[in-house]
Amino acid sequence: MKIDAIILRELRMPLVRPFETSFGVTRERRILLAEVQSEGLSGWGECTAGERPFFSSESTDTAWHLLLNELGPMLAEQSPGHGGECPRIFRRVRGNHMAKATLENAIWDLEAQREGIPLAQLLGGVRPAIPCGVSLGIQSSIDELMAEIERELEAGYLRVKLKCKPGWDVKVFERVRHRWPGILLSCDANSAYRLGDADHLAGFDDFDLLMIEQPLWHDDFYYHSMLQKRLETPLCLDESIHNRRDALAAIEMGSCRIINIKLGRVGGFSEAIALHNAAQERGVPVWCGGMLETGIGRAHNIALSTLENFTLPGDVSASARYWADDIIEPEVKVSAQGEIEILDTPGRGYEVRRDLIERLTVRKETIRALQLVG
Ligand code: OSB
Ligand code: MG
Repeated sequence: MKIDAIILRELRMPLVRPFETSFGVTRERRILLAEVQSEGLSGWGECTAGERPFFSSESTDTAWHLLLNELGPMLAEQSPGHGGECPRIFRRVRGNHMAKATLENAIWDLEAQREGIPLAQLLGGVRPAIPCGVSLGIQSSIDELMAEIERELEAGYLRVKLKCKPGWDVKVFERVRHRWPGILLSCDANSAYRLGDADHLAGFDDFDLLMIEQPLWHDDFYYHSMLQKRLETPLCLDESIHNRRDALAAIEMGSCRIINIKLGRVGGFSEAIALHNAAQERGVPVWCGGMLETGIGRAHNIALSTLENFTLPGDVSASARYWADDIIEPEVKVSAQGEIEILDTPGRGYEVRRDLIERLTVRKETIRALQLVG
């Protein structure tokens, strides 16, 4: 398909409530969107890089630079027929997975529209609805957290993940487990512990957690494998996994028993599917992580979560948990059974609200293929 233009935008969007992890607090998102225009259709992608390079080495500004000066021009010149061609087109650029995923995912969206099928179907998805969990940030008091959990369970969510760090862990799990002995409960440390905390982390086994997500270094497999030997509770890796090979290394070393797949972190749908398949072949379940996305990234996460081995509830939840006014129509809703139903509309399934996007845009650039004259 011939690419007519790639339009990059940055939007500013305040979250309905701050989100605190072991690495910091986010109040307002700086969202990068790419719109890829081809033959009268528009595919959309959202960059999942954070405002600061605290989750990964990418940030809104590094991704903007790569998209505008490297990846955008490469894509516009090559005009791929399939999203699966993007990794080859971007191969010379090392790393920068979140920037790459922004464009690759837009091409998959475009391709699904051109074929007239839902994105989930193009990806090979099998589920008519996906199970949903919530990720709850660190709060100013345990009472506040308890109120949040109560609200989310009433809304139907099937799994609660608690962000944790030293000082916000066992005393929190104790209160939560005492009140809700049977719920699916997990925690995510975002690399807040060290191997010297192994005895302390072994104490997490008392709380029947579904998993402990990324307790140690963001770039580690080996020490996680040492830690996993000492724990009953399965470890899950998030930050450490950038591609299928990382997943194979982690599985073979015994660094984790569950994998969180994030589209941005692995560079887009092609690698996410490959990683999913490799984990499935080895009996390792996966789930879809979240990065405080708007409806566009959320729609892509929903489509990905329909693949067979996404057997655990993901961090993919309703628009209203993040945004007063999401940039898609309809907004993402979660049923009383804790599921998001897959729409049968072609492409991402959720319409983009152009008027709202225009109002929220703080910078915009258009990339076109070089016109060869004469
Ligand atoms: O580690 O999963 C994470 C948000 C930002 C950065 C990292 C993480 C998260 C979440 C939120 O847990 C998931 C979501 O609700 O989008
Ligand atoms: Mg995580």
